[in-house]
Amino acid sequence: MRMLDTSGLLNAGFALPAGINDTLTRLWFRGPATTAEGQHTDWVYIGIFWFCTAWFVLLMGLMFYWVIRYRRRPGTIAPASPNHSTKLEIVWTVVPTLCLVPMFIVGFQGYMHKMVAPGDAIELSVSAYKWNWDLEYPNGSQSRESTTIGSRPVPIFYMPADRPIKLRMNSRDVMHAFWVPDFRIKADIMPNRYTSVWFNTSLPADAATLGEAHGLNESSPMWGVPYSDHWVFCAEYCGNEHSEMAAVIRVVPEDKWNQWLGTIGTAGLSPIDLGKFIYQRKCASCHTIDGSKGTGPTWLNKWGYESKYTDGSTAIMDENSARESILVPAKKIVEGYSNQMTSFQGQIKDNELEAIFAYMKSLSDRGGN
Ligand code: HEC
Ligand SMILES: [Cu+2]
Repeated sequence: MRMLDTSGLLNAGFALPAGINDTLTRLWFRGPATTAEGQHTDWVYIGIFWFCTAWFVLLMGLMFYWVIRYRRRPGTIAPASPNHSTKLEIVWTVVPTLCLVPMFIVGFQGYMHKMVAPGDAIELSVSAYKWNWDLEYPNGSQSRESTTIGSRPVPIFYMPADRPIKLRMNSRDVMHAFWVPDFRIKADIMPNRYTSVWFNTSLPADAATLGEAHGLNESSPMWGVPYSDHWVFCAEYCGNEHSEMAAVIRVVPEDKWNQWLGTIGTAGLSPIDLGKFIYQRKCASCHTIDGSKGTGPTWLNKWGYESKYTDGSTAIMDENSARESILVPAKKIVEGYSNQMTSFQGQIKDNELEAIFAYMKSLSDRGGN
């Protein structure tokens, strides 16, 4: 099935004052879609909007006209209304139904195009959990870059421009939804089932370039590279920090993306830096490092100190107690908190556990013992 070519149609298709559809698109979507499939969605949406507007104006106009034209006048006796007209009823059933069929066809076409990824798409895997996104690249690595939303870090996922990208998605806990407003895509993510979305986006001709404002220095391979950023949000309410479950898709030229892939492994990191990276990516949505209380207890001066659990027991935070808390968090619940932490069993390798310990130690004045 070929998709209707709607590029340019958005404005040309409707003989309206120039720019009005642009204004509507900005009003509803904050800007035009950045993928061809997304532009098709906008086109269908705005087409349906004008269809409804035209009918609204026609029907309301007729109503007001008739109300005034046939108003009650002194001395005129109102004739009885006819109560049935088969011909009329067939017309007002069949005509609107025929109007809806084209809407269904273009809508379904657009839907199918968004559901079925092209065969040559690059496939990446996404794992969603309270309250973050993990995205694994083909070489098994994850992005180490992040930006902030509110007070917490959210990951930046680099993607190549002008290449279809397919995401295979799964949840480790509750239901989430992967939503990229700029691409007009949204897909549920469920535990025990894979779902997918795909997109293919280009860089705008006037794309800005990466630099110091993005934490790069001039020796970085990404310095001066054109890019465009697109927000990812969770669109399925999944608990306290749902609104901060975000990420940024950063589109860069494909050759630069390939170069970047080669630099993202964690092999060269010291244990504390690796621990910090894992913390930012997987733990920071619930644990702070500044002493304030989050969904979980802070890690500032946690290591080497005593924790109290709801079953009345206590334990000094050390390798054994931390390991158990990370792999089987539901076994003992810290007093004052609830059983909110997802198990990281099978998600965190032994060397990564060591790295987390090293990082937790570096945050405690008893870390040395
Ligand atoms: C969804 C929120 C959430 C995430 C994400 C999370 N935790 Fe937790 N964590 C909690 C909560 C709530 C508690 C306290 C209740 C409990 O003991 O299960 C806790 C407790 C802990 C404890 C035990 C603290 C003590 O005093 O005994 C450790 C250690 C810990 N988390 C480590 C981690 C690590 C490491 C990560 C990231 C790999 C992580 N957590 C991610 C919510 C979270
Ligand atoms: Cu979510």
